[in-house]
Amino acid sequence: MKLYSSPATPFGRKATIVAKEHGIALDIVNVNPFESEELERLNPARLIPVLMMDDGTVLYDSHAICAYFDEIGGGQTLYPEDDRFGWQRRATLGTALTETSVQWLFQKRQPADQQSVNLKTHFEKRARRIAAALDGEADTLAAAPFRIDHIAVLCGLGHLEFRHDASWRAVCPRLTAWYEDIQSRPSVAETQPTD
Ligand SMILES: N[C@@H](CCC(=O)N[C@@H](CS)C(=O)NCC(=O)O)C(=O)O
Repeated sequence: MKLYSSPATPFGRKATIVAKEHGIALDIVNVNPFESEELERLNPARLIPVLMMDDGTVLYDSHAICAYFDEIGGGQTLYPEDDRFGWQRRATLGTALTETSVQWLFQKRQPADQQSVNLKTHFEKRARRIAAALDGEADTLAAAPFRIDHIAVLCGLGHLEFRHDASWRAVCPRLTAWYEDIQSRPSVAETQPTD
């Protein structure tokens, strides 16, 4: 199976972590989503990640790919019945954090005279609110078995630190402790974002 991704994408990282947790071997194809015509043929939205199965079936986005890996994988499910609505809420927050961090980055990458101070502030404040809410759930994250909510949250925080800064740590001590602890897990350590 081929996963079209990039070393920096948090959504591709999420899919890769789920694959690793399930022992699924992937052929990772690194693409630039802003330039790749091959990606556009596979996914009209031209977003990564995209999965191409061995029979040519194409699957996107990261939510669908992660659910597929969980279904075919050999590990413990990352979508358990236990605390279903709790982990769904935290996974939603993790995804919202990731989307916010990515949109904030796009704003910062506009030419200086086209950047919106209002939008950048809007994204920064949203990221801070989400991190603060997750700090209130950090004890639950620390106590629970590794699941899709852990993966969504760590990918969001990882992108925030990689592309912006780590200032959230100063106001989120419990989330920081959980985040530091999770870094040694092999699927997390092996998927650190890079350019
Ligand atoms: N909802 C999608 C979001 C994917 C996404 O936003 N990917 C970014 C990379 S992190 C991308 O391909 N951006 C290219 C663009 O915006 O043109 C998912 O979960 O897979």
